[in-house]
Amino acid sequence: MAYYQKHNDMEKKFKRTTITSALPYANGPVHIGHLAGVYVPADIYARYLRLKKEEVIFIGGSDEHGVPITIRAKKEGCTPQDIVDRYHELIKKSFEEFGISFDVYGRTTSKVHSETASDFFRKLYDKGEFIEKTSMQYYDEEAKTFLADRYITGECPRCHAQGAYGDQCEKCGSTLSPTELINPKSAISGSQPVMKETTHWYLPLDKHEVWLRQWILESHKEWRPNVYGQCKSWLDMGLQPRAVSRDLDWGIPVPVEGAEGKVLYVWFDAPIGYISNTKELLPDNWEKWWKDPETRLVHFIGKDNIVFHCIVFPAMLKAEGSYILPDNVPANEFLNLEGDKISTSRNWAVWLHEYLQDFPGKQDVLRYVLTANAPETKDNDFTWKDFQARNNNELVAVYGNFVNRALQLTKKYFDGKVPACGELTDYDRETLKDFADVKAEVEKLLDVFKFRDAQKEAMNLARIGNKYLADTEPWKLAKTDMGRVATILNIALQLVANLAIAFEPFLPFSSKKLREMLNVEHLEWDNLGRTDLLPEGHQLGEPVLLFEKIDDETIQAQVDKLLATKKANEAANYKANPVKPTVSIEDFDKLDIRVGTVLECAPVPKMKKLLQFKIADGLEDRTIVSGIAQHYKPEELVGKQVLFIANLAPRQFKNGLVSEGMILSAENWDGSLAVTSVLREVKPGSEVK
Ligand code: B3M
Ligand code: ZN
Repeated sequence: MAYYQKHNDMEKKFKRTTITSALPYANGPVHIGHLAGVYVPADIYARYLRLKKEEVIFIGGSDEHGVPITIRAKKEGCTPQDIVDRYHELIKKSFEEFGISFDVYGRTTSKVHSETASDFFRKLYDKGEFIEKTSMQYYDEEAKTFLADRYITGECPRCHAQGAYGDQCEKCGSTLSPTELINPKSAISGSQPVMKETTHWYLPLDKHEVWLRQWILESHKEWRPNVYGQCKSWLDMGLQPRAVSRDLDWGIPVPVEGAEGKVLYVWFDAPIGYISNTKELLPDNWEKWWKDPETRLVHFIGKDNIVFHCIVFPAMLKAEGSYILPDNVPANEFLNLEGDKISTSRNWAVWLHEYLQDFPGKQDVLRYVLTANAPETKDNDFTWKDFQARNNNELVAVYGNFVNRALQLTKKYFDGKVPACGELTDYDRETLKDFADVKAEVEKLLDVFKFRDAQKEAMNLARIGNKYLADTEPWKLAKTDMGRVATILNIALQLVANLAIAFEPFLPFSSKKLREMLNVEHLEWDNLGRTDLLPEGHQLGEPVLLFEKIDDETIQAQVDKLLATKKANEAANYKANPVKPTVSIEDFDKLDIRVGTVLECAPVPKMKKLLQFKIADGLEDRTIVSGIAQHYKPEELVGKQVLFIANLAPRQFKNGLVSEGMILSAENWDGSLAVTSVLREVKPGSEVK
C-alpha cells in the first residue's frame, strides 16, 4: 500500500492510482508542447509507480468531437470521421514510438464511449442535475443549422481585423461572443445569420460552488500554485451554469426526447472518455479504478484545461454520485518554441511524428530535454540550440561518457568481467555515500510531481560517476596497481547499474540499452542506491555508445525549417499598402518609362548595395546605378530587358558616379527586390505607356 503526503501532514492511504492524460484533439498531430506539458510527465509518473510495483493504470486516447474537427473536414472536403481516423492513427503511432506507455489509447468515437457518455448524461438528467434554458443564437437559414461560435466570422469589435471568430479574434487575442462581431457571416454558407431561439441543458455550476470551494481551497492546498490559483480565481468570480449540449451534427446525440440535432458538448463527453477508455481496457473490472475511495485519481493536463478538470468534471462526477474525485491535477504551463507561442494553425511547432523521422532512435534525447525544460512553474522556451547543448554537454559528455569509460576500461583490463572490489579509500566511501541517498531524493520529488528536479538528481549521479573516474584515473594505475583499478571499476560499474535504474522512468530506451550492455535483464527500482548490483565475475555485454553528439548541421536544418515556416506565415499575412492619392493622366505622361537591354552590369567598389549598369536605350546607351546588389548577381541581369525611367534628373553618388535614370523594381513583402521587365522582347528604347 502506498502512502502519499497530504498538505496537512496527514497521511492518506491509497491502494491504486488511475493516471489520465488529456485526450488530444484528433484534428492535427501532437507537438512538443503537448509532450512537455502532459505526456512526458504523465509517462514518467506511470513508469515510476509501476517500477515501485504499485497498482496503476495509465489512460490515454483521442478527443474526436468538437467544432474544429468539423471545420477542418469541411475545408478538406471530407467527413469528420475521415479526419479523426487519420489523426487518431498518426497520434497513436507516434506516442507508441516515443515510448508513452499508455495501458490503453482509446477514442471518443468508439461505441463504448458514446454509450458511457450518453448514460452519464441521462443519469444526470434523470436526477434533475441539469437546468434547461432557452436562448437566442445565430442560425444559418440557408444551411438550416445553428452556428457554433467558431462557425461565425466577422469584424473584430476591438481591433477591427476581418475574419475574427465568434469566440475569439486571432489577430488581437480577445475573447469574444458571437453577438459582438461586426457584420457576422456564417462560415458555412457565407450568408448573414439570424437570431433564433434554441434550448440547451446546463450544468448549474453555481449550485456546486460551496463544496467546490471547500474541496479545492481547503482540502487541496497542496495542488500546484498555478492550479490552485486558477481555481481560486474562477471560484472567486462566481460560477455560472454551463451549457453541456450544442446544436451540431457531429458528436454524441443528446439522449433526451425532443433533442434532435443536438449533441453533447465536447467538453462534456471528453473527460468521460477517461472512464470509457478504462472500460475498454478492463471491461469487467473498471469500476474500482473510478469508484473506490482507495483509488487515487490524477489528471495530467495543460494549463488551458484546468477549469474543466478541477471544476467542471468534478462537478459532473459529484452530480452523478458514485465516482471519486481527482486527488491531484498537476497541470503544466506552456512550452514556447524559439521564443514564440506554439501554434498549430501557424505550423509553429516541432511535430512529434516529424521528430521521430528526423531523429530516429533519439526518443530519449527529446524526453530528456523536455523534462529538463519542463514548464512546471512558468512558461518555458524550447530552442534547438538548447536541445543540442543538453544532448552534447549532458547526455553525451556526462552520462554517456561515464558509462562508456567504465565499460571500456572493464573490457580492456578485465575482459569485460566485473572485477573484485578491494579495500575502499575514504574517497570511495564518500562517493558511495553520495549515491546512497539518490532513491529517497528522486522519490521525494516524483511523489510531488517535480519531474525536472527529479531528473536532475539522476543526472547528478552521473556527474558523481564522471568525476570519480576523472579523479581516480584508473588508466594511469593500470601499470602499478591492478588491485586498485579493480576496486575503482567495480565501484564505477555499480554506479552505472544505478544509473540504469534511476533514469528508467525518464529515459526508458537508454536504460534498456544500458541493461543490455551490462548483460542484466532486470534491475529493481527498490535496489536503487545499492552498491552490490553487479556481482564479481559477472560478464558484461558489448559496450556501445549510449548517446551520440548532434552536429551543427543537423540543428541548422531544424532551425531552417522553422525559418521557412516563419517566412511562409509572414507572406500569408502580407497586406499591400494603401493606394497613393490619384494623379492625372497628364502627370503620368510626364514620366518617361522605357525598356532597355542590360549590356553590362558590375559591382561598385566600396558601395555594397550598388550595381552599375550599361543600358542599351536605343539612343546612345546610358549608365544607371541601382541599389539592388543584395538581390541580384550581376551576371543574372546581363542580356535581360528592364524597365527604367529615362527622364529622371541625373543623380551623382559620393564617388563621383552619375546615374542617368532609375531601373524599376518591385518590392516584395519581405523587402526583397524584383527587377521589372517585359513579357515579350522589344526594341531597346520602347516606351512604356
Ligand atoms: N482535447 C483539449 C486540448 O487538447 C482537449 C482535452 C480533453 S481532456 C478530457 O487542449
Ligand atoms: Zn481583434
